[in-house]
Amino acid sequence: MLITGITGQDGVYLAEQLLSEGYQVFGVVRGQRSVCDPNRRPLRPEIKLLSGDLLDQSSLIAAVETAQPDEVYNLGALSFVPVSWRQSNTAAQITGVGVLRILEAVRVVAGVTASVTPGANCPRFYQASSSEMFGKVRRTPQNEQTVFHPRSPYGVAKVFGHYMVQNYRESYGMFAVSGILFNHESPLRGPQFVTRRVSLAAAAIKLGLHDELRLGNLDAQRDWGFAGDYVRGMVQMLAQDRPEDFVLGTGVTNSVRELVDLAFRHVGLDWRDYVRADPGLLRPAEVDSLCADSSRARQKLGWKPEVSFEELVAMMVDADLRLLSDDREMAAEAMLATLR
Ligand code: G4F
Repeated sequence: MLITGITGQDGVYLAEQLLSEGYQVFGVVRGQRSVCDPNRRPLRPEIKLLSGDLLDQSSLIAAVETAQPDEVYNLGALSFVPVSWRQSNTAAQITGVGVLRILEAVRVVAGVTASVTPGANCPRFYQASSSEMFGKVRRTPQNEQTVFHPRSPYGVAKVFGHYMVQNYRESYGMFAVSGILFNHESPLRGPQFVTRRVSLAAAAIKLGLHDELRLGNLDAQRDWGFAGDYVRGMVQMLAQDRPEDFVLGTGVTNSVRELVDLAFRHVGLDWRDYVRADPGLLRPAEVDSLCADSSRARQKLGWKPEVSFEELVAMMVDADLRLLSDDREMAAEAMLATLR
């Protein structure tokens, strides 16, 4: 199995699952910097790291050639939405055209050249599509048929990748699918995303290490689930008889305000005493509300989320309480710095 984006939250959970099922796992990492970065989350030593970059076609061909995978999971992206306005070209190249490059690498290495079923030699391909593609939503809840209206360069790039996967499936008969995943979180979530920002702040304020939390749009609503549940769905999608795209989400929507309330109540605090609205954190265009209709995944994959929103928030706050109490060294200090 070959995974791009293996150092991110989903890559770590997916690699864990595939290793536990006895698969050999290769991860694509960007050059020496990623491999040596002291802040990077430690990966399981069984994972074989290959140098490669979604910006570089030949490096991806080399990675696929070396790994000879049965399955390729493209989780690599510039995934923090606000950055995509400041680095729109890079976002388009990594998150959008990067999908084309890795698809091409798979196609070329497998020797697929015509509109025929590629047969056993072509690896199955999973693309991490995103509910950000729905953006200014046309209907609620959103399913596989809902029209896309992305609101950020990130969302636009994801739409490009999504359609490229569909095109390779239709043009070359490749087993290539997209999972349209709604927000999924965990204690491994990066500290820039709102759930982790909130769990870190609740824990830090409770422990007397910090005194306020600045946030952007408190009214935004998301369908938040647990990342571990979602990587299970990715593996299930590639185990189907026919390649099909699936929406994964809980079908439950909460606002950022409700998230904050829950996290602070978990540590016995009233969020109103600590949270400050910061206009600097508002986005040029917002995705106001997302809610998944995962009935196709529930019926065809037998997939359902196991962790509720309340359990997820408690899990994240508890993990940050442990992190900040036990380890005030490098990792904890780096996390606290993101709140300042
Ligand atoms: O946690 P977020 O940054 O996640 P967002 O933008 O929904 O994107 C995440 O989920 C997508 C799936 O739909 C992924 F494709 C994507 O890669 C990423 O994983 O923000 C969630 C909401 C937004 O509406 C934002 O405006 O929270 C609001 N928010 C309010 N205050 C904030 C903050 N977001 C962040 N990051 N930081 C704040 O202070």
